[in-house]
Amino acid sequence: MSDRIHTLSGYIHEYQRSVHQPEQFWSRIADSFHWKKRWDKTVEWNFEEPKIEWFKGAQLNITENILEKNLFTMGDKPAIIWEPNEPGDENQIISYRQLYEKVNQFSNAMKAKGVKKGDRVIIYMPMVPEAAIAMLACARIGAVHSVVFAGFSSNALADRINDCQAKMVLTSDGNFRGAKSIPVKAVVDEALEKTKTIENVIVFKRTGEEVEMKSGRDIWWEDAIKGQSTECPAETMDAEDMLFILYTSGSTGKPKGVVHTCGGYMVYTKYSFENVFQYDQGDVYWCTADVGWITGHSYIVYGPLLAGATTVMFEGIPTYPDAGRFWDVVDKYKVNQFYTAPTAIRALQAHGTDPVDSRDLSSLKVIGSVGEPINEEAWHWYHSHVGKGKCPVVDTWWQTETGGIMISPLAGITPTKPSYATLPLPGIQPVIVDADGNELKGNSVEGNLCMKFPWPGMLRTTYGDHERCKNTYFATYKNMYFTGDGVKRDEDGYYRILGRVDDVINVSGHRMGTAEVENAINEHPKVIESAVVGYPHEVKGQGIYAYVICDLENRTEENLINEISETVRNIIGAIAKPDKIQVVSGLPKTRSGKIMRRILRKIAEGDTSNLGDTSTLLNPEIVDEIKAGAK
Ligand code: 6R9
Repeated sequence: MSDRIHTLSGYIHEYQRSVHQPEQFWSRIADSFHWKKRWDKTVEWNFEEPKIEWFKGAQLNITENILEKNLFTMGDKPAIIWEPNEPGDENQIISYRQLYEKVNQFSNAMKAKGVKKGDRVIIYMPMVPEAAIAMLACARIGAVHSVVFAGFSSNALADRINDCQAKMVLTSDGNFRGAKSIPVKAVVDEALEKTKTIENVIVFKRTGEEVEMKSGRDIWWEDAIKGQSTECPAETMDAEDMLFILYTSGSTGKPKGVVHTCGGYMVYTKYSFENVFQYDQGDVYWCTADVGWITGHSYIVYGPLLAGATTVMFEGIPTYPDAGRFWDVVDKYKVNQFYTAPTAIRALQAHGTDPVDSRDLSSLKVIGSVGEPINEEAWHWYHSHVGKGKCPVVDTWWQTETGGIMISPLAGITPTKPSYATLPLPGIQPVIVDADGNELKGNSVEGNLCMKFPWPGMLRTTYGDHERCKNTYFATYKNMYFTGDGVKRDEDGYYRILGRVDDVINVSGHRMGTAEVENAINEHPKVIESAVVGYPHEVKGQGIYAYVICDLENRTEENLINEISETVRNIIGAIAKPDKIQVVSGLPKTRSGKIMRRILRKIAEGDTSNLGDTSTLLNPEIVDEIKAGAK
């Protein structure tokens, strides 16, 4: 039985059912999966502790729902189509049967190195099929994967390894990205100088560059799988056993490890994938994200593969060798569903319509957007030039913490409105609250976006620090999950996401905590204090603007700015490098010593006409100086 919704009235009906009888609703959806043991209770929850359990008592292995299931019914169907960075290089098409064998073989390879159920494994790899194989192999043997985006620095990698006390790292010699080749193994080696728990590193050969292999610790991927059987029994997992940890930035301090569990995540990613993208068997689906982000987890790997889809994995970047690269790939594989980020759309928009118009995009049926609010101009460009006015745009709002898409049109079913994520998926109960936590009922309201009922794909905790999970998401408003986003519900009941209301900046769809960037900047020995804010950026959505107080002794301002930028790259990674750094002699502070970020934000936006009341500042005179020096 398929749980695909086909009509708007069908959606409304399903939505009503999901709210009135959530247990029956999710129980029915979950029935279509293979469980080793059925659940005793569909959901048990409270948002106080919080404690959220879905399909309690059930046992399963998510990979049996991908591998065994599809092997028997469509073993020859392509599961993964891999397109390499370099257009002329050989691609790979991996069938469900081959995927079964490769995952099992790598599972055995990890087991041979002593990885057991519950152990944490870090995946720091390029966009190659082996990254997906590694994730599934972990799931197969019950190890918990934590994928770290391969653009993060050795420091960021070491922090994550230490936080989850990982036992193994899976990586590559190097990565190709556009015209660049990045020495990844060297970054891992550097990170491991700051960690104590890693026993082995398995290295996939991608670039062929020379790397140091530490004897007794490092092993090549091809050697690790040599002689290993292509059959590996799937570990029996409880529905609430951990499936993976994914680190994400919040408004305070260091990134937190968002924890997802086996049963609920499985049910939610497949259900949302099939319904949002309206995937038909035989379609080719392509999501351009990196597996290092949640979008890659849920909608390159798990959702599509659970649905028996053909999922394209692309190693390169949108503008290499030219701005027509995406469209060449769409044409080459006759992609039917295409899913990308507004930042990529805006970057391509800047290259004009020639690269789009000169390719055959007639295979496209659905085009999607994720990661940040899509502005109306980009929405229209995407709709007209990529979708040729005929493909529905699915603007999908969700988060690392939500596991899957929460508010989004169902392609071709929900009438769309530019830059609106439109309506919640069945099972999702959004509420809008004001600053005091009062629910704003009815339409034409604006406030903070919360959820008042659990859904199977939601986070269960933050690794090693449940209190932090509680404080970040469940303590702001009583009995609600707080998303950190502002939202408007218009006169038609449609949702429009307005962006973060906390100190999180969304740069090219990647989350960055202002505190996290400030901490990195402050590591520079000449920096005394800093304040970071987001500002509107034409391509990236938001850019990073840093105000720094520093000691310029023996340096020019330009030198220092470059050094600070480099410091941030070393500590977090290139994605966190400030777009603008302004050296200032002071920061506007309240009498209690709090930085008035509102003023700094306005100056960064270039909107200094109305800075509000600055008279309560400890140092009002600083505002004019900062204004005068703004970049
Ligand atoms: C999936 C993902 C989550 C934050 C989220 C919000 C922003 C994501 C959006 C969107 C407007 C959309 N966001 N999708 N804002 N419209 N369609 O991106 O997860 O990296 O955790 O980021 O991204 O601000 O809170 P994640």
